Amino acid sequence: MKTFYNHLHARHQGKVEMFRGALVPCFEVPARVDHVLAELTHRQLGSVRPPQVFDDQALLAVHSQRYLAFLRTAWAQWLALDPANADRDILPSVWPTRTFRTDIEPDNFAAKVGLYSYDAGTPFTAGTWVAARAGADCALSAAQQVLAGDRATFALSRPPGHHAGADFFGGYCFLNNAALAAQYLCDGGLAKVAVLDIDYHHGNGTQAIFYDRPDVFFASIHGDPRTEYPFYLGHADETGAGAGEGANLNLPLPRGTDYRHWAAALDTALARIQQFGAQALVVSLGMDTFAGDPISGFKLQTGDYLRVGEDLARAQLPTVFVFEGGYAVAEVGVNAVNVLQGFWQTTA
Ligand code: Q9C
Ligand code: ZN
Repeated sequence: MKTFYNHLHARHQGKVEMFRGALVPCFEVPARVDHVLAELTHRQLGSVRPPQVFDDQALLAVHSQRYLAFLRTAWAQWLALDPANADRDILPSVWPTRTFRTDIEPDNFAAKVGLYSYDAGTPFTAGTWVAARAGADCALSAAQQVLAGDRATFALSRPPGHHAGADFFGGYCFLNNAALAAQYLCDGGLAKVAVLDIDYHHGNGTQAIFYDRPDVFFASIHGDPRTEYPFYLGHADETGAGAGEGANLNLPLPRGTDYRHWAAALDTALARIQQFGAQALVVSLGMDTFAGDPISGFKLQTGDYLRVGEDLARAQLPTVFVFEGGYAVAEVGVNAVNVLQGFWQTTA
């Protein structure tokens, strides 16, 4: 299995995020991906390679022009405010909620940051754009190889992507890697593509990007948004809109859910993906369903992830794995590679 590794991931290195009125150290740290890479290499599960560099056209298929222009220039604008900002990350603090306008991009920098974000937990740093841009290349490269006939590929990158929408960042995410991969598969000629999001948190960005689309089925298994981040999306009654009606499936589960109950939801999601007639699958591979995750509430164990990989392989679809969340740093490598190994060892 080819792994497209983002060698620039550590250029994104947030210092702190807002939590209960205090700035606390970021959970989304470079070591996460280092551990996955080390475990992949240790088990010799395929080849690790750098991505091909794609031009911005591929990004514009998912993200808005003005959002990409903002991300590209945000750090320079931040430094222009005050050279001393070089030692501080950008954290949003003001947002346009209901009744405000979002069609006019303000001149004020803090106001711009708020227009393009939705939480105060996602610092934008000196290297965020470079890292996220290379991550998008990893996802696109992984999709390209699946189009070319590979059974499965892996985009190993951070920052993650599934909370990022067409024109906003949040939830540690800036560019929606899974959406970019799915869109690339569509543009490459596949009539029906599915995205299966198994991160602990609902993939609100991916859902929003494809919500009215009949050609991309989005399924997500996640902590119930009544109690879990991102709170304002991910309920079971969100089934798609317009031509996309019926092509969205949310399976929210309570905190404390173990593998047995989680796997029943996975069966449901995979059955619906078959029914839809997907020709390829993009898996948003979040590992924060792990019992030891510091910010999540499910109870999956390390050994369970081999079964998860086997379950995914039974869908018998060409599959692009895209790395998302997972914050139990010491265990995230073994857990993620267990999914890939379980998948790879299961002959379709
Ligand atoms: N004190 C992903 O897993 N806030 N994003 C958590 C923790 C945001 C998670 C608060 C969690 C975002 C890709
Ligand atoms: Zn998550």
